Amino acid sequence: MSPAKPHIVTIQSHILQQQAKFPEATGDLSWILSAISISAKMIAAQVRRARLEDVLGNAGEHNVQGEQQQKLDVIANDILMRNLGGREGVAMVASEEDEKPVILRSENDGNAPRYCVMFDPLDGSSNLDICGSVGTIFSILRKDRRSSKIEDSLLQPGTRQVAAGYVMYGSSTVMVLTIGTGVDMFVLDPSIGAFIRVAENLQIPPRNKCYSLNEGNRLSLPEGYQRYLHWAQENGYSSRYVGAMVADVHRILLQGGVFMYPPTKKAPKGKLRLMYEANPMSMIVEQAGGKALAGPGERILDVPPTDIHQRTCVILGSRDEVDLVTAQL
Ligand code: AFP
Repeated sequence: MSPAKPHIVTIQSHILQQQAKFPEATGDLSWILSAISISAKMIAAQVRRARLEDVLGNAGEHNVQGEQQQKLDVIANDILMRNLGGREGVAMVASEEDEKPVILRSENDGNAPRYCVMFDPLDGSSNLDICGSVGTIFSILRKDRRSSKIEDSLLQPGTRQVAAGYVMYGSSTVMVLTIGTGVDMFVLDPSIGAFIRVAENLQIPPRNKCYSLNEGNRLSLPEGYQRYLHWAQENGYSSRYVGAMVADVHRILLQGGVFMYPPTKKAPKGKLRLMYEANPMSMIVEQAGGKALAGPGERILDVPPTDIHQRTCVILGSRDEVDLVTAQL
C-alpha cells in the first residue's frame, strides 16, 4: 500500500491551527495575516504582468530613503495599505516607502486595535526591470499600551515582534512566516489562488560554505570583513548575490550560508533598514535556528530603535557561518 499523502493545508487553515494554540487569541492577528496573504496574491499578479501593463521603471519620485521609486513600489504599497486599512485590529501601519506612519485607529479603550504593521512593500525592486526576484517583507508588533504617543509603539526592539515574514516573487511565489513558534513556508498555487503549506518548522543548516554580499563594495569594507573574504576564498567558499534581500535570505534559509550587508564608506551604519528588513528577517532566521547580528556580539533583535527608518549592518544565516565572520572582525 502506498504511504498516505500529507493533508493539504492552506495558509488560512495553518493560521487557524496556530490560533487554536492560544485560547486567549481574539483572531485579530489571524485577520491581519490574511490581509497580508491577499496583498501578496495581488502584488504577485502585478509583478507577473508588469511588462505587459507597462508598470516597469521609475515612478518619477524618490522615497524617504532618497531612492528612486519604481512604479510597482507605489502599487505594492497601495495594495498593502488598502488591505490592512480594512482590518479592525490594525492601529497603525508604517511603510519603508513613506516618511510617516499612518495612524488608522487610535482609540484607547478595551476594544482598541492592538497591532502595528511595518513593511517593505517591494524589496529589491531594482531587479524588476530584468525579471529578477523581488519580495515583500513585514513585521507585526503589539501596540504598546504604556506609551502615551501612539507612534512610539513602532519603536520597539525586534524581540517584541509577534509575527514576521516575507513573500518572494520568484519562479514561484513563496511566503515564509513565523509567529514565534517556528518558521513555515507556503507556495502560491496560481491555478486555485491559494497559498499551500510546503514545509513546517524550517531549520537553517548550521554550515554551508557560501557567502552573500555585494562584493563590489569590498575595498570600502572595514578590514575585518576583507580578512573574512580572503579567508573564505582560500577555504573554498562560493559567492551568491541576487541584490534583493528576500531572495538572498531565502537561499540561506533553505541551504545555509551567511548573508551580510556590512558598513561601507557610503553607508557607514549599513544600508538595510532595521524595522522593515533586518528585524523581520532576524526573527525568521533565529526561529529557524540561525543567528542574526549587527556586529560581533550585537544581536539585531536587541537593537533599540530610535527612528523608524534607521539603518543597520547585518550578518545573518547559519550559526557557525555567522561565527566564522565575526571571528575575523
Ligand atoms: P532596492 O529595493 O532599492 O533594490 O534595494 C534592495 C536592498 O534594500 C536589499 O533588498 C538588498 O539586499 C540591498 O538593497 C542591495 O543593495 P546593493 O545594491 O547596495 O548591493
